[in-house]
Parts: sequence; C-alpha cells; structure tokens
Amino acid sequence: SPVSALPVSLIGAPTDVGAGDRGARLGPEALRIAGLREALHGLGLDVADRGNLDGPPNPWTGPVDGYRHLDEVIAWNRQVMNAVSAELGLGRMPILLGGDHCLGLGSITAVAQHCRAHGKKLRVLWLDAHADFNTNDITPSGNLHGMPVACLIGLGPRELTHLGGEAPAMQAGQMRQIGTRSVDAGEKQLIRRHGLPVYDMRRIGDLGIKRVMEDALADLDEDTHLHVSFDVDFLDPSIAPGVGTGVAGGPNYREAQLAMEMIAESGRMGSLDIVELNPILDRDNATALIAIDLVESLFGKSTLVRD
Ligand code: 5AB
Ligand code: MN
Ligand code: MN
Ligand code: MN
Repeated sequence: SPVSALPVSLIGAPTDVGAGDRGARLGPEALRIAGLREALHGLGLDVADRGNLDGPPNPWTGPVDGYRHLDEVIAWNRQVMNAVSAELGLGRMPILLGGDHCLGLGSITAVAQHCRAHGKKLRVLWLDAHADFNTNDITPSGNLHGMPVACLIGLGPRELTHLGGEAPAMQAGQMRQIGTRSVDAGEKQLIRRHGLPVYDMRRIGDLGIKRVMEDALADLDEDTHLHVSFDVDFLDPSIAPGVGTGVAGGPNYREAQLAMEMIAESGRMGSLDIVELNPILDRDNATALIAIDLVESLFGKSTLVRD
C-alpha cells in the first residue's frame, strides 16, 4: 500500500543542456513507455501526467567562462521551478522526469520556497555516484549537471543561485548525499570546506546501507519536507547501464531497493526528481524499468511478506 496519500504529478523536462552526452532529453518518454504512470497508479496513487515542459534546444557548444550552455540551463531551470511550484501549490507531489541533473536546481529551489512559505523544514537526499558540487573555476568539464548542489547553497552564477529570488535555496547541512564514489579533486576540497554531509560508497561498505539510511533519515518530523533527487547513475552500471556518467562500484539492486523502502517508511517524501536516464545508452529500456521498480519502492511497494 502506498505510504503517501498525496496525489502525484509527472513533469517531463526533456533536455540534456547540462550534460556531457546527449540523450537524457529522451528520459521522460522512456519512463512513460516503461510504464511509470501505470506503476504508480497500480499502487493506488492519483497520478496526473502534465506532459513535457518546453525550453531551448541544446546548442552543443564548449565552455564559456567555465560553463557550457549557461543561458539554456537558466531557461530550463526557470521552467522546472515554475512547474514544480505550481504542483506544490495544488497540494500535489511533483515528480520531475529529467532530463539531466542540472534541473535539480529548479526543482529544489521551488521546494525550498514552498518550505519557507509553510514553515517546513527541508531535507534533501541526493542519491548519486557524483557530488555535483563543482563551480566554474574547478569543473573539469563545464557541464552544469555537475554543479547544481553548489548552486543550491549559493556557489555559482547569480542567475542560478538566485533562481527563486532569494539565495541560497538551502544550506549544505540540509542535504545528505548517498552513494557517492566519483568526486573531482576541487570538489573534495569544497565539500570539506562547506561540511556537506556525504555517505560515500566506502561508508556504505563499512556500515551497510541500512545504518547509512537510518542516519540520513534521522530526526525527520511531521514538519519536514523530504525531497529525493534520484540520479539514476546512483545505481551500479551493471544493473543501470543507461546513463551518461556511470561509475562502477555502486549500490546493487537490493541495497538500492532497501534505501528506497526506508525512505518510503519515513513517510516524509514530498517531492522527487528522476534524472540522468539516457535511453540512447540503454539496452531495451532496462534502466527505465529498474528506475520505475525502485520508484515503486519509494512509494511503498514492500518486500515484506507480512506488511
Ligand atoms: B551527474 C563530473 N564531476 O563535473 C563533472 O551525472 C561529472 O549529474 C558530473 O551526477 C556528473 O563533469 C553529473 C566529472
Ligand atoms: Mn547528478
Ligand atoms: Mn551522477
Ligand atoms: Mn550523469
């Protein structure tokens, strides 16, 4: 049975302007074709599919001042922020279908504004192989999908750090990164300087996914809005090959599923991103199917025999 009684709204953002490979623009359709709406409906949820947002094409040009496609990234994030705000305003749970992970900025900026307006606490779980904590002076690529976390805490170009009019959207201490295993040298320094809470794969190996999730979900209360930003490259590429920036050594199927089950049991999830799925690099839409399977767990599908 679903843990969330909230109606949910699917919002497609078909773009890869922030990524280093093209193909994530096809993510929303791949998730639809793999049956996301039907899966959620099957759990008893009220699901509305809002279709796809519109935005500029991917110019596919090199970095300028350390950023690739900054104007297009700004435009897409504005669209996402407005669409997510609208669903939250209707009392619905937005599910952003990326698209690349630069869009987490627009999504979480909207969520942070909603929390401020309603006196709620914000906790963000960032499920990702990467920290996405680069800035234009340390990025190895210029790709903005590697920078949304930095922008969220106020490090980045003003149009992105002030996307919602106020900055920063959140503080490093409100985030928990999980599954991290590929962090650039400059990013590591920045993580230490800002005290970003990271549960990397080494820690998951040492403690086990159960204890890590207990920790990451500790002290949530009725007033906490939990946002889950699920970069599909969180998963080990052996089970989820359809991503542009896969990194070996990620969570296996059962570890990922338990993480999702524990998030569901917290009862606090109020918004979700599913990003970085690249169907061009996938086999038979397998990665979309596994992502949907895990999203069902996020919404309360249980593996308990007596639940
Ligand atoms: B993703 C890298 N750190 O900045 C960079 O997939 C990869 O949203 C970023 O997590 C990966 O280019 C961004 C090398
Ligand atoms: Mn990411
Ligand atoms: Mn990633
Ligand atoms: Mn990626």
